[in-house]
Amino acid sequence: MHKSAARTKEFFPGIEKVCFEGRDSKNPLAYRWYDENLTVAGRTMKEYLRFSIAYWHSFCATGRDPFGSETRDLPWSVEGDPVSRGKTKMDAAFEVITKLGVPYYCFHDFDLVDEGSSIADSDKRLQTMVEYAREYQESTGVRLLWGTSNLFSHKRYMNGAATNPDFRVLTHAGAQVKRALDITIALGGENYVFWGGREGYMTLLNTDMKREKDHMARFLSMARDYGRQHGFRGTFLIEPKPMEPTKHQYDYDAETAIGFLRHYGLEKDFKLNIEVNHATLAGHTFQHEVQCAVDAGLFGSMDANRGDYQNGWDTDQFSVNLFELVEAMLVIEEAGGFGSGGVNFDAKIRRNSTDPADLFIGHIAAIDVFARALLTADAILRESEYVNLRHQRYASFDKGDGKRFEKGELTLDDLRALAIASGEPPPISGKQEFIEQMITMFT
Ligand code: XUL
Ligand code: CO
Repeated sequence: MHKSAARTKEFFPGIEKVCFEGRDSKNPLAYRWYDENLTVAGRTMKEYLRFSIAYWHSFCATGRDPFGSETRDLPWSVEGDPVSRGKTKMDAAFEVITKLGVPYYCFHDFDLVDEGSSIADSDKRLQTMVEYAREYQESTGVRLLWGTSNLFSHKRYMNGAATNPDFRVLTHAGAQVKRALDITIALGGENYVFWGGREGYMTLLNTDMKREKDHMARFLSMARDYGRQHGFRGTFLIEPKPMEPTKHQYDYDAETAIGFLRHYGLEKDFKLNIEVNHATLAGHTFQHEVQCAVDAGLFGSMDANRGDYQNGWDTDQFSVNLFELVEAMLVIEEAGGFGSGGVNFDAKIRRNSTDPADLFIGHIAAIDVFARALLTADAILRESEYVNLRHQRYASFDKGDGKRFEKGELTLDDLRALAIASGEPPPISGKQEFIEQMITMFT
């Protein structure tokens, strides 16, 4: 199937291309809701949802956690020098991506191949991997949703990357982002993500927060300028997260990142990549974060997963919470969809999920729940009173004095006179139960 880099080994024998079998199917390796050719809201499901597989969770993670070692052998990560291992890993990656029929993938620079002993050594390794990836993209039609650089794993970044108090570390971050942008451009990446995992502090006692944020903005501006000068026409994305690994991250949540982008004049080139589990870590619903981004005109893309609603960690589980996703899809469909973004499964199977099929089932279940959420949201928007109910709640601002208030034509004295004239207003129901019931009716 693949011209110069024919896959010699199948890593998931016995798992065939995953197909749509319809709602009654009980086959765990088939789609029940995700019919990629079905048109919803003017696009096929495939075009609408733009699913993407995350390289780091699916092909790099071994099940290690802070308390224990690997639970999974990665059969594609055992033999040879770093570049051969990188190629074998990519063989496995494209086997999974194409068997799932997902149109996009994304990666950090050093997900593709281990970092070299110098910048030049890493350049060389990654150059080979980019050629290899380009061939796979061409032969399979799979595309790069976004590129990014890992500015958090290497020990040099323990005090931050763009916000590191040591300028020499910042230069290394710059070298890495320059290369990752080159790679993203070379592979036709549609977006470029900055997740500031270590752009924050462990204690304010040793931190000049204002200076660090200024540095982060300067760094992002340099990346923007470099990208634009070298032909990157995609969207730069900030991925908010409140904490972990640092005690406090500067891109705390959507509103914080929006304020930051506007303050530093970056809002024309940057949007937000909203992650479900990061929203819950910030004490928000996913819907809240998406709505904030949409209202600011800065909704860019989504990292799809879910947290554990009891322990509050970033557990990155596959999303199967239909209600949560319907709430978000209502906002996204009303906003017109994903634009250049998509639904990237920043999700991993559990440490004790050790069967080869587990990786497939995690993705299939989540893809199906997203498809179902899209169908549900679409039906609610087309067939129910949902939108109208919200408009009606604000009807008193559509005419007369309410409208004059919105236009800025009234004073506080006017409000007092109007309150006296109208008397005590009767209660108006928020109808929350009715709307929640509507979601359960349409699923
Ligand atoms: C970490 C996280 C990252 C970003 C990419 O919580 O979400 O994997 O999505 O760096
Ligand atoms: Co993420």
